[in-house]
Amino acid sequence: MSSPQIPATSEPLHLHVPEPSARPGQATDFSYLKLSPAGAVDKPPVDVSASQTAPLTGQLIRVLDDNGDAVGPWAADIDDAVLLRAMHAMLKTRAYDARMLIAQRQKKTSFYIQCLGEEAIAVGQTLALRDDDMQFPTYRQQGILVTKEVSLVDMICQVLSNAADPLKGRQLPIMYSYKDYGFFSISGNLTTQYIQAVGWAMASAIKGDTRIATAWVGDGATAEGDFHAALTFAHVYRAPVVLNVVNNQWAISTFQAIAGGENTTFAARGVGYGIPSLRVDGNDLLAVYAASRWAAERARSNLGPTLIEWVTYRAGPHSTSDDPSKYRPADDAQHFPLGDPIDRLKQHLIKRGLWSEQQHDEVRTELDAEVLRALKEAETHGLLGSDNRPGAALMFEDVYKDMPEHLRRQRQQLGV
Ligand SMILES: Cc1ncc(C[n+]2csc(CCOP(=O)(O)OP(=O)(O)O)c2C)c(N)n1
Repeated sequence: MSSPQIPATSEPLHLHVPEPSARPGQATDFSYLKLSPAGAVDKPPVDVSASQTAPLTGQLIRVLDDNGDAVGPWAADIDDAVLLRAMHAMLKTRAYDARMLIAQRQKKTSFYIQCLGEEAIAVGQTLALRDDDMQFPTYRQQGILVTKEVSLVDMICQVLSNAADPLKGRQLPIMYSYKDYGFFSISGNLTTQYIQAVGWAMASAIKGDTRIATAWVGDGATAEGDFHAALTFAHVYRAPVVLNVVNNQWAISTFQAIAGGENTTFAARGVGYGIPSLRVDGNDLLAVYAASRWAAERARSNLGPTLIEWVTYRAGPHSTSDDPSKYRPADDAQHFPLGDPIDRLKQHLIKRGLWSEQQHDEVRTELDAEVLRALKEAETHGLLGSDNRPGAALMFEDVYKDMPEHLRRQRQQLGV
């Protein structure tokens, strides 16, 4: 018998299914982003507690204001040379993406993923780390490799799955692996790298090393169980890891609200696990660099993990297999209130007399030519549909360290 205070009847129950504010043909209401003015958010000491960062997770750390000036406590002193390197790497990443998109359309490769609009995050964080730190990326951090000046020819050979492909044609295009550059093998299975990054960081601490790890995940992929496992382990063992969440608002056709972002932030999650957390303007190179430096310093000082939600916008399609005009307004990226990361750094550099429109155009033209030259060279090693590809015998190697008997038999059956 229920208590007499509880009414016997009530409204029928219903589920809430989050929706984006706009679909094709409409205009997105971006007020859900909860922006803060540039310079408005505090910069706590690196030994801050998780709970002390709780207020920051509902705000947005920004350095560059609308005039292109660097303002507020996060406007760290950054060498001019670092800023110019960042500009160069962002432009090169964009040029690379644009050319690879054309190559896919020309059927030179089967697949490609751009990072259009998100260049500042991977580039800015890489510049804030040491060369020997280890990054555990998703498929949308090619900016790390470009910043580290990995050979474009080598990268393109992977995209073309040709005879010079460093991964011997075994992987989907863009699933790079560069151990020597601190770039962990990309896996198609979302979020697996997140917990692996934490394990790598724990190993570094167990060995008494000084290297730290960075973990990368998208907003959608935070809904995977590995995200929870990673945060738990990182907190428990105070692992030296930077936990990046790139909130580009979309996971293919699903809006970030349905991954759990409605009326909260992904940064707020970190606090619940006991991890100091920040929410940062991902299209503001200076903010990316400053927040990454802060988190890296925490990790290197044995203060443990930091979670950073980068607020940005996936300006391009999810991949070459996707058509975003079917699920979001076509001009959404132009209205995203945090603008474009390259335009914003350009404005800042020009204002400081470090850059000019003319230089910008010249460097862009040079980089387009450099990428095209790299593509042409990579094509000499083969491309999609050509016979110039890794030998079929390679397919059986590296499954195990030593090839077991049954694989040897399968290879013989194939006659290779
Ligand atoms: C475990 C798993 N589930 C589903 C997929 C298919 N999938 C590939 S990318 C993607 C969307 C990921 O979105 P998000 O994490 O927001 O990253 P973004 O692509 O926006 O950078 C999905 C669902 C997958 N690769 N792995």
